[in-house]
Amino acid sequence: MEISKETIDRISTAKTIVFFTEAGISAESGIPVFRGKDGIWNKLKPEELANFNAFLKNPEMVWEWYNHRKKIIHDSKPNSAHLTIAKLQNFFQNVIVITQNIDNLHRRAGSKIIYELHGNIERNYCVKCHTFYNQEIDLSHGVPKCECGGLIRPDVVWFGEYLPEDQLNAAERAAENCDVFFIIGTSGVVYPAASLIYTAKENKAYLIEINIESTEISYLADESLIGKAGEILPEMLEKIKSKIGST
Ligand code: BJW
Ligand code: ZN
Repeated sequence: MEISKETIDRISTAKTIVFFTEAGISAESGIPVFRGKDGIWNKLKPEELANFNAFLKNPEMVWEWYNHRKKIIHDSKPNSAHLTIAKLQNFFQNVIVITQNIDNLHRRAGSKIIYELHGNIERNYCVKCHTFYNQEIDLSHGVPKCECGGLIRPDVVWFGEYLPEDQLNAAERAAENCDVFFIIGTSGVVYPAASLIYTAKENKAYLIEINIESTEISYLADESLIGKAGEILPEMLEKIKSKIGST
């Protein structure tokens, strides 16, 4: 993979680097992506699962899907892409992760500033009284219910739902004020998350995309690197270290 000199120069002189990371970054940890050739939604329709009406209509099915994914996530580990991003904190003033992923792998890798746009699979809450239930959910007696009788749901953002305001606002500020903005493993079709890419571009950040294929937003990138995030990022780190060491 050829990484241009300009890209290494722009990263090496940056103060604030944002990593906008999505399902593709966790693919090498064994967590299936949503879209594309190995996407889970080739088999399951998003609108049948990731929306509140689907949950009210068939909470058993939605919980079964989340429990299946919880298990995969529980058994997975951060990969070299998550770990490289965490290591970069040793070299740069501000390294910020904005993620649509709900899998906690950035936190487990050691990243410190993380804005989660679509929630977190480890949290659950009652749809009626909003009490949080963060312990393991026992599904052996059917769909989990709160003491108030309300259904308990995963604390994730479904289609038609607002993103957590504090996380989205912080992510917007980061996209406005960074020197380099990485776009890693996203198809770039889900909004408002994808609009952060345009915000970063409008604010003159240098955009670097890493994806195994080109996407709808590739034309916006200053550098589009085709390949696996878990291979490209460690190679990039080595180049940055030689550059910083040589200045
Ligand atoms: C690799 C790799 C490797 C593989 N290395 N790369 C404006 C325009 C049009 C529509 C809208 C709009 N504004 C809002 C909408 C509606 C809607 C939307 O965006 N629809 C579009 C699909 C058309 N958005 C919403 O509804 C959002 N809410 C909202 O807007 O609220 C305001 C509102 C309120 C009330 C009424 C109306 C509006 C909410 C969106 C919530 C999305 N939720 C999900 C589920 C989260 C929980 C869960 O995980 O179960 O989030 S859907 C799913 O898609 C998940 C993901 O975070 C998200 C994005 O997917 P992502 O991460 O990009 O994954 P993939 O699979 O698409 O791509 C993987 C990529 O990785 C591929 O490109 C591969 O090539 C690559 N890859 N291996 C590097 N090793
Ligand atoms: Zn309740």
